[in-house]
Amino acid sequence: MQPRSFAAVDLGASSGRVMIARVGEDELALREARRFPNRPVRAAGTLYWDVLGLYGHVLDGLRNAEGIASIGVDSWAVDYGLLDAAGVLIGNPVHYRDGRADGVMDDVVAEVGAQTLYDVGGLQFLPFNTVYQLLSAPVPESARTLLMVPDLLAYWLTGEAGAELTNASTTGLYDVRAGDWAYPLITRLGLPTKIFPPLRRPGEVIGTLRPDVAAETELPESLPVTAVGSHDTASAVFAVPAEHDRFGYVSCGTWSLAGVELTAPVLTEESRIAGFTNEVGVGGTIRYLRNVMGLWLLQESLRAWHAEERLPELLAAAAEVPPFAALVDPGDQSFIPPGDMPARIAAYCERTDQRPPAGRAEVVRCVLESLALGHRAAIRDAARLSGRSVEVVHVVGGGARNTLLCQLTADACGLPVVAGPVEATAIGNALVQARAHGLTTDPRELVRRTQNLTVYHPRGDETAWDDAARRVGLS
Ligand code: ADP
Ligand code: LRH
Repeated sequence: MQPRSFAAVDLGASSGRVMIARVGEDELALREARRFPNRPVRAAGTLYWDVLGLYGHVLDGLRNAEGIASIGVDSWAVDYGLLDAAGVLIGNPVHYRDGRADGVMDDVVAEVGAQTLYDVGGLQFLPFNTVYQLLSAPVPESARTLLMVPDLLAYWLTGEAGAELTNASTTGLYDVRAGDWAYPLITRLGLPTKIFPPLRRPGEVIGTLRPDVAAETELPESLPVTAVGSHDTASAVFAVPAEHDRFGYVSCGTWSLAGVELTAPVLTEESRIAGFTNEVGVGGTIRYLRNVMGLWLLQESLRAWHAEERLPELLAAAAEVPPFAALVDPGDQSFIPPGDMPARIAAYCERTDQRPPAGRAEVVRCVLESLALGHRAAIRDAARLSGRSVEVVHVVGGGARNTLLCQLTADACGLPVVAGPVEATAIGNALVQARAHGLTTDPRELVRRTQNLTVYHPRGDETAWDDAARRVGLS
């Protein structure tokens, strides 16, 4: 394929971007057309995504994307909008951290059974999975189509409604073995089957730009929007620069998604109890991983301190703090909602007979060591439960810029960490488009050849990490 440019629209929980990737058989270079904050809005007690604001930024970014061959859209998982018969959005998509579905998961598990749910969807039991959000209130009578967030944006761009399957697999209503919507479960739960649109695969052309979108972005009406791994984690893992299949990964941003890549799901009871998810990846792979709370713990601490601009100095200070003072289990569900994170970390420490961190640098150290422990546990458990051996851990996403976290992850795992690319999600998004439009080079090899990667070798005393892991029940 002659080098061509692709627009990767990537909406993360903390920021969104429109990246232009120039891709050829020997070339992969990114340019940022637009980057914008993603600020949820609480209105009348409900936490919403500002989805129209985000879409406005996307259009602005696309106006700066002349010459592209295609557009792809990815975002965080599980959240959705509902369209009525006229294709109008009913209500505003709610943020998965809203808490409206609290308690629903327990009711559904009691009614259907945990293993039955796991046998179908293969998902980690998280209280905000789409299925529980959908069941938290009656689905409006007027609802005709459920669109996951990236599918909603693709619909606004093209007028074509559908469900890209990597993201459909995060709903809990997708049958991971059958590769289709789980209609018997949908019916059993009393949800309307008619709202689940046809599935589409990464690489399929969704449609071309609506005339009004073409006019507004000054792009041609013939421009295709191509389905990518629309679940951001699917795109990120597609761009992991692995050399062979014996690797673990941490897609490290607001969340840390840590695990291995498989060719078939693991749906055993042991896997369910260990909290593993089986999400569908590009090319029919399975991301066998655990959601670890991620840099959310740090972001929310910085927000509580009004210190968002002071991350570099806090990380430098945390590097000097003595190790293994306070530690938390980063999977603890008390950390999910927005709010005063340092206070919740202190409360966790008090509950577990530890001295809470004394200052900001100590909180940051606690967060990063706890995340490293979460990464270690997820990768070790994933390897054990799936039988996949792991020789190297790839850290991709914004967390790849956090040198202390990368080093601690290498130390905790006792394995080399390869950090980068930071923009793996946008790269994975663009590479799926490029493949659909003629790229023949192996995408992972292209990432390896063209992107800056940093290797961290494990240091220090592994037994200290074993002791630390035991303290938080993560060994
Ligand atoms: P998401 O897609 O979930 O919004 P990103 O992959 O963009 O997340 O990662 C965002 C995270 O990256 C931030 O929470 C921050 O902790 C980390 N990060 C960004 N820039 C830096 C930096 N210069 N040094 C260390 N960490 C950084
Ligand atoms: C990361 C992510 C993750 C989901 C969470 C809701 O952005 O898509 O894979 O579990 O958001």
